[in-house]
Amino acid sequence: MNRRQLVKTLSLSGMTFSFFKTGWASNLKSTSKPIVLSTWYNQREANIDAWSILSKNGKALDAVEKGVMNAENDITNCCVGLGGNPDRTGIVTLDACIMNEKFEIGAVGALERIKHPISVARAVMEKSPHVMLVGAGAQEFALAQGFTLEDGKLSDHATKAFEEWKKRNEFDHKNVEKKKVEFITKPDREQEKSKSMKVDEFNHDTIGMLALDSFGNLSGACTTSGMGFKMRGRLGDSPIIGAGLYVDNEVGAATATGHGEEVIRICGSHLVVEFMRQGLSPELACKKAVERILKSTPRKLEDLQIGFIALNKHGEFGSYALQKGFDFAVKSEELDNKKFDSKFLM
Ligand code: SD4
Repeated sequence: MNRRQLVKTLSLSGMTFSFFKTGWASNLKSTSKPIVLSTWYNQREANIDAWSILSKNGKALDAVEKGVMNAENDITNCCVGLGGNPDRTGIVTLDACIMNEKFEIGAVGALERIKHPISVARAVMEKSPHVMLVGAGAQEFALAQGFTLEDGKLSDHATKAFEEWKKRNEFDHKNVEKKKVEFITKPDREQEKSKSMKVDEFNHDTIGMLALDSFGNLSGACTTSGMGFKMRGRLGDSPIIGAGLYVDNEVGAATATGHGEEVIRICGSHLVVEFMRQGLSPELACKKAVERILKSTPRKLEDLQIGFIALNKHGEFGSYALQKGFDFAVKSEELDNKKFDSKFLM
């Protein structure tokens, strides 16, 4: 039996839980509040922007919004904001959501030509009677709220990546089923295959951010251009409260990165928070959620990457990923935007 089969067998039989209890996987990390953490170390500058608010006794909600805007502003980011990779028709569509300590939520899906989807998500939360707006309606709402319509041109790197993707993929918009397409975002498929990793090779990806402010309140934000070269109309987990992000101020908060379909399938971030409610550390809660994906996915594990980060009410944090390569950054008084390499299952 190889390692992957062993992991799967242990997981399906529930045996890994007994390993948790013996401390095999426990690695609780703790620091003082305020604290902010976000997915993918290379996007760590976002934490600095969040910290500029948290360190002055600002609110976690303001901090996470400002923090992830840093990634949305970065036109070279493959996976966040208007510089991100387009869908397979060549259009960039953005997903985002935000949640505060009062269960207030806002989200946008498939939003086009607006620079800061996270701020539109916050406006949905604060200025609309709804919690989620998508597509043309989300854009109309954004314009009505004073957001600017951008030109919709692809960034240089996205143009290149799209051209390369088209060389490898035949795609008939009206006859999707008949044409085989690959939903990967990395230009070099062969190299990717050889390393048996997907999303995490990119160096930067969807940003999910969690913060605990000096008042002891939690908030979270998640923003992305989604899976590169996705079908038109596809939504991932990132704008879906409970999947890409969840916050319960009595317990903790969690956010996800990676293949959104699998995170949605298990209501991933909500599940992590519920595991923390049962007393698991943030890391073990994330690990249990990753194991649930292992158990539930109909897809080949080799083709998947998923990472969760979590933060509890006491400032303890942790993460877990399906495969090697996921990392995150933590900023607090003691931790100077420190890099953490996530543990992984396979
Ligand atoms: C999605 N979860 O659209 C996003 C993509 C992502 O790391 O997080 N990639 O499925």
